[in-house]
Amino acid sequence: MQTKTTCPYCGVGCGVIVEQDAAGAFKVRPDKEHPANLGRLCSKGTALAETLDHPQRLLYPEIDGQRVSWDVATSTIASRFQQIIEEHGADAVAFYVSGQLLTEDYYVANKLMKGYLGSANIDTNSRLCMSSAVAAHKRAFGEDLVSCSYEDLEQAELIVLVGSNTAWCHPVLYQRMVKAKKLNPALQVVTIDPRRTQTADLADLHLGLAPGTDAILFNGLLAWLAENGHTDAAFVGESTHGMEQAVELAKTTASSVQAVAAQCNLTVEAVEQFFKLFAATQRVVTVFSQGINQSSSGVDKGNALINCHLLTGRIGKVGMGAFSFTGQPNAMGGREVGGLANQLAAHLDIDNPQHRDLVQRFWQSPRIAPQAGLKAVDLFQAMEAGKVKAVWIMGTNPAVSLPDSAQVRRALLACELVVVSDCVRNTDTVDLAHIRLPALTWGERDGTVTNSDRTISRQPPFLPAPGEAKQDWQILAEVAQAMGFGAAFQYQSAHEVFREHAALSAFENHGARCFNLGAWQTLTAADYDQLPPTQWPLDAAGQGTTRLFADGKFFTPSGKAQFIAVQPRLPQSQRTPEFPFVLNTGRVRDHWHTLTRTGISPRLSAHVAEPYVEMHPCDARDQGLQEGAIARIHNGTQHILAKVKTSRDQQRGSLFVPMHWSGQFSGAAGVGALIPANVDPISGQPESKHAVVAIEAYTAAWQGFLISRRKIPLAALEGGRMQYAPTNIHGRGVLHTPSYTYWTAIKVPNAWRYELAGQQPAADWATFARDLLCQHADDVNWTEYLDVARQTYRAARFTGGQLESCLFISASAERLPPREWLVSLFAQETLSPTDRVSLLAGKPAVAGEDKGRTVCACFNVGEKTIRKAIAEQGLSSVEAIGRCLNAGTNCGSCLPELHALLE
Ligand SMILES: Nc1nc2c(c(=O)[nH]1)N[C@H]1C(S)=C(S)[C@@H](COP(=O)(O)OP(=O)(O)OC[C@H]3O[C@@H](n4cnc5c(=O)[nH]c(N)nc54)[C@H](O)[C@@H]3O)O[C@H]1N2
Ligand SMILES: Nc1nc2c(c(=O)[nH]1)N[C@H]1C(S)=C(S)[C@@H](COP(=O)(O)OP(=O)(O)OC[C@H]3O[C@@H](n4cnc5c(=O)[nH]c(N)nc54)[C@H](O)[C@@H]3O)O[C@H]1N2
Ligand code: SF4
Ligand SMILES: [Mo]
Repeated sequence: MQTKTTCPYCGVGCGVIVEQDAAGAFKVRPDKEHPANLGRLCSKGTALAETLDHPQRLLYPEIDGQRVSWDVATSTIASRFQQIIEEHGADAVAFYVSGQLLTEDYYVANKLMKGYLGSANIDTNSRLCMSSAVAAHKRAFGEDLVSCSYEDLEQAELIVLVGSNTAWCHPVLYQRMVKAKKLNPALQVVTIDPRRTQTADLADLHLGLAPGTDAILFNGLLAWLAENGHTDAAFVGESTHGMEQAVELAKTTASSVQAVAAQCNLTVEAVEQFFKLFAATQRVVTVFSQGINQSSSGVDKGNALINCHLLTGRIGKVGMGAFSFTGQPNAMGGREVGGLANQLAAHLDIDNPQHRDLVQRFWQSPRIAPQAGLKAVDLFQAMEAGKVKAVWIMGTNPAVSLPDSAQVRRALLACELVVVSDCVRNTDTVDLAHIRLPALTWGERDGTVTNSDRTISRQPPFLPAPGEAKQDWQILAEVAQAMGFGAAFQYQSAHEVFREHAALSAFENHGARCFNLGAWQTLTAADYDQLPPTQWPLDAAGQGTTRLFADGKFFTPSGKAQFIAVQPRLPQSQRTPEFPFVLNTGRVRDHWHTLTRTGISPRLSAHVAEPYVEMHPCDARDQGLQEGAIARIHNGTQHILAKVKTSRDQQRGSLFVPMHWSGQFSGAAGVGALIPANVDPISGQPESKHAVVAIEAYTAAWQGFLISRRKIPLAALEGGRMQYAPTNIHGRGVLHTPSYTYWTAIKVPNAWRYELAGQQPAADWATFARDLLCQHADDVNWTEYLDVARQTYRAARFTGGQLESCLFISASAERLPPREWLVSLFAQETLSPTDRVSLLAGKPAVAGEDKGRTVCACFNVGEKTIRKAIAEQGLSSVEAIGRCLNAGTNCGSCLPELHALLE
């Protein structure tokens, strides 16, 4: 059996083919015909088959931790929501949804909230992701429109990557750019990022600007282009408004190359080189992502760079345009159905009475939300203040991903009714829910997604529904029916929802709105199943559109694009002597968001196993921090613990911490705790790239690790004693203060590995170990070793002849043995007698090879192996490494790292 579907990770939206072999095992391979990837996949897409079977699936509805029937769950939600609306009005309830829902799910959620409950309090995690780009597009083009196509990356002569770590976050597009540059060595690449990431390996010029200064740089570029005769006067005259004001303000705020260089902390030469390159190249694509969007002036930054494309007329043509790379697989689909609190549906505006009337007539709904609802950060603040009394969260983990995560947890605890639909039973958010609803996920659910270049692709199911899980649109429709809105939510399939969505996009459209799927409103079920990847808008014959604005027509009332005069603003928090570091956050190559999927894959967990803080080696030295040591990073009230990684790619005074680690995977590494809730005034998008913090050494009295076949629920480790996750009477987690004990959970083959450290040694390590490991044990075999003088404790636990777990504690990290051989012992059904003898020594009787950190996830090739082969065999190219070790020859995600190792 073979199913064509789309990767559920990033917004590239790669086509994959899933095949089941005779033994029932699934294999995933790239779809050569899908226009997004044309036969490529990255490490995450390649590993998809490994995460189909989640060990912690949520299988049944639960209320207060007790299993209930669907009937009880839906009728409870319906009656509680209705009761709260009757008593406090519709704005006392809210939905918080996700760019990882399918378009059909999203459409039904939005319809229920805005048309039937009568509030616009439905917001989405896209608020944290793309809302600044959305607002910038609307201001410039009149509608949320991305003009480019992926092909433009190959047809460009200059690609400017602004605040985008493409090599790790959109790896297949990165590979397409690498290939384009190989085929056309004249193609120039400029990266603009305070960090020098692996993306910069492709760059002819890297601008490591001061954090948050992009608007100054692009204002400078605009002024310079205007002054030096690079205006496309015909285009500006015929197709735009507002050029003079924008250029005028740009000139006063970024008056010269020298002034720009000084404010952005760049050299005059580098700024000049960039400006000249931009001016001299006709085919320019400027890609932007979270380095621009996640800012308290993200909308202005987006417009500052769009202005430069308008001035030079470089938009809507082959190889040209400002290109927002979307993050989530369906960030775009969510925008199409109006999943943001300040949108309506089908790219219609909630603030426009005619649009509200149009949508209400189309839905024939009893009401329509009269004004915009609360944006994510405001929503959770209103929840803590008691104004929002019921929330339904779907497909997102706000307790981890929103800024000021302590506030978010307080808000969820204060909220009268928290409903969460998820496929995983325990996440930091699900643990705070009164009602848990089991959702289908990738491979089980049915529908469509839209990627970064407007391509709509199918995601059909190839697995049966596990337990009693249902798809999100179905759950929503059942609750709507229980509320008495049955007639409007009678969908029998995703296909029916999709047709309605397509019909709304065409309803009274007459060319006024670009977003139009009208040709699909009568699609048959069979056509829906066979729907080929297509870029919207559709023409009457159902043909897609490669590039927008080719005719110089925009979707503002005048039909002209709008320049925006930008007054650059610096990030809201600025360094102080007390908090002298800028904290930047983002992603790593092989992990996805809050780890609910990638965190269960040993292969994907090997690349970056533990939470880390990256900093300049001189800063580390000044703070007394050594490579690999644990650091405490704090903002005065909250702190996190992470291991120090020094790198000259990090500028002085800046730190970088990945966003991925939640309370399920670490004691205190959730970086959201340190991000202030500063938002852009227009988009409401939080400034997740910019907090100010202090960093100091964490003095560990002991360090250790535990490898266990079972996942151990370490929730709070205090004073050297482990405690189990505290839960209150409703079965909801309770607040715990940030832990001062370091722990992190890493999935390894056949087991979980935990890295541990504490500030207080246990009074009795043997008791500590039994507390930790023996909870459910009856037939236990212990082997242990204690050296009080050297503060060394080692223990192993067996069930029968099988190694169940082992624990190594020492006063210092250096005296702990390497983990790899010990992990490999968990592959043995019954531990061999020789290995059993060597076990507590932590090393095999005959030493094997230490491969080091995994670089190539596909073939599990480690850094030490690669370094050794480079040195001993004189390898000088990534191709040579590939021939010798296979590394980098499958998905190619590690090629930038192989380049770095060669250097
Ligand atoms: N591996 C992986 N890939 C993913 C995801 C994932 O979780 N893991 N998530 C997906 C999602 S939802 C998203 S939104 C995308 C995000 O994709 P990206 O936006 O590419 O990723 P980030 O790492 O969040 O941030 C990008 C860069 O912005 C830089 N930056 C910080 N401050 C500034 C600044 O002031 N100016 C400039 N110019 N740059 C700055 C950071 O140093 C960082 O390198 O990735 C998608 N792809
Ligand atoms: N500090 C910092 N914070 C950030 C960012 C940053 O760069 N720095 N980036 C922000 C960005 S861009 C984003 S997009 C967010 C992402 O943050 P989140 O959306 O909070 O993260 P995920 O881990 O992707 O959460 C998705 C959840 O949906 C569940 N799920 C999967 N499939 C389904 C399904 O079909 N139905 C349902 N109901 N549930 C499902 C998963 O189990 C998981 O719990 O984080 C934001 N937060
Ligand atoms: S680039 Fe990787 S993560 Fe993104 S859609 Fe393609 S395979 Fe999936
Ligand atoms: Mo995102």
